[in-house]
Amino acid sequence: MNKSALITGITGQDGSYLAELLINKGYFVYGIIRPSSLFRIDRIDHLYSDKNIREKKLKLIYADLSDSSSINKIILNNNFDEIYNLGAQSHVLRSFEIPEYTTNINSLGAIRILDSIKNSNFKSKFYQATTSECFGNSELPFQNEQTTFNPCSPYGAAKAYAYNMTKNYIKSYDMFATNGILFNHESPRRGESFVTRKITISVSKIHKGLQDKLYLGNLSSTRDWGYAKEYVEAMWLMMQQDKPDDFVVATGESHSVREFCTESFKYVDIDIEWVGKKENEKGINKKNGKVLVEVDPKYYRPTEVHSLRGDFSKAEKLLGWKPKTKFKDLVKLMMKNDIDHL
Ligand code: NAP
Ligand code: F7E
Repeated sequence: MNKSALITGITGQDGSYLAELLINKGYFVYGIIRPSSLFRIDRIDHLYSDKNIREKKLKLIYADLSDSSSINKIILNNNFDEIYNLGAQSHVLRSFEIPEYTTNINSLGAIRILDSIKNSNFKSKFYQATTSECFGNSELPFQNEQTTFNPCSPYGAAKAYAYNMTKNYIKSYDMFATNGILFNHESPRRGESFVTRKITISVSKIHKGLQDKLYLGNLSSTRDWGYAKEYVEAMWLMMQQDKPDDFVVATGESHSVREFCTESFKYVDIDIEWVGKKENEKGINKKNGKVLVEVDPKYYRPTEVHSLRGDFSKAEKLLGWKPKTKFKDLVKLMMKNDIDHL
């Protein structure tokens, strides 16, 4: 019999790639979508509008991670082989503005699912979308499964709580639950307010004469950016193990926001020169002296995670997973998509 999986956050970047992956593997996928006055499923529209998939392989169900009754109803009444909890308020800067809401969805949302699985008659496996944000400002050059969590944002703290509760449910109730500690991963489906996509869309618009300038926050922070489509494969592999375990998923490379900009402009043959410091730093078109990037402190965070770089050796050894898409290729594939779609 075909396996079945439930995905929270199916309308998000990762949820959409994971739904594709699971459907291709023959799963029946159930996806939780939030009730709203608009039916917005852009990232999975290509799946849902396919009659064969809609009728035989994919079912969307209204529920909300803040609402135990809707979560319980789904989990207590369905024998899912696997449950992937990808739903979240996933924006770090926004988490400082709405810390309580962020905690409700990102911490309690996970507990609502874990407790529902515990109370069900089924043995569904559980995947928790843990994040490198939990490491905060680590002193170590690489972060791995042993690195202490030191979150610097309400988002990171809420995810660290869910991580701990996931571990607690494994120990207390002998559940199969796994924490995927994923570093930043991007794609043409990345939300437009995250820095990579904001850059690739803006650079594409600047190239086509539709925008003059790009305003950013901290240009010096560095991130370990991978390709989301490859990261959902690691999620699935974690769920196929005999015993639950935690895995870091990353590329092992780290690049600054400034480098991401430089590389994006290169795609449209613009050479950027960086002049000035901090708030006064500017990215200038070398050819004509035009200022194309400026800093706007409104994008600064009350506390910043300055640098992240993951050690994925455990995932490589035990899951046979390793990243394929390198930084420059990631920038290229995102730039190509945004230029083509403008
Ligand atoms: P995303 O694009 O922001 O998607 C978030 C998803 O969560 C959306 O489908 C959203 O639904 C849903 N959601 C938000 N609030 C909800 C609620 N109250 N109830 C039910 N669903 C809700 O995030 P992503 O980049 O795909 O990331 C997937 C997961 O991995 C998240 O948990 C994120 O925190 C975590 N993570 C991401 C990264 C990364 O670099 N992308 C790294 C590590 C961990 P709507 O479409 O209705 O908004
Ligand atoms: O910021 C800096 C910003 O918002 C990256 C989420 O998926 O990955 C993501 O969180 C860096 C930060 O991602 C702007 O200060 C500069 O240092 O793209 P971001 P994030 O905060 O790393 C982790 C792993 C997750 O789990 C999260 O869910 O870029 N930055 N200027 C900016 N960031 C934004 N958003 N906008 C700017 O204008």
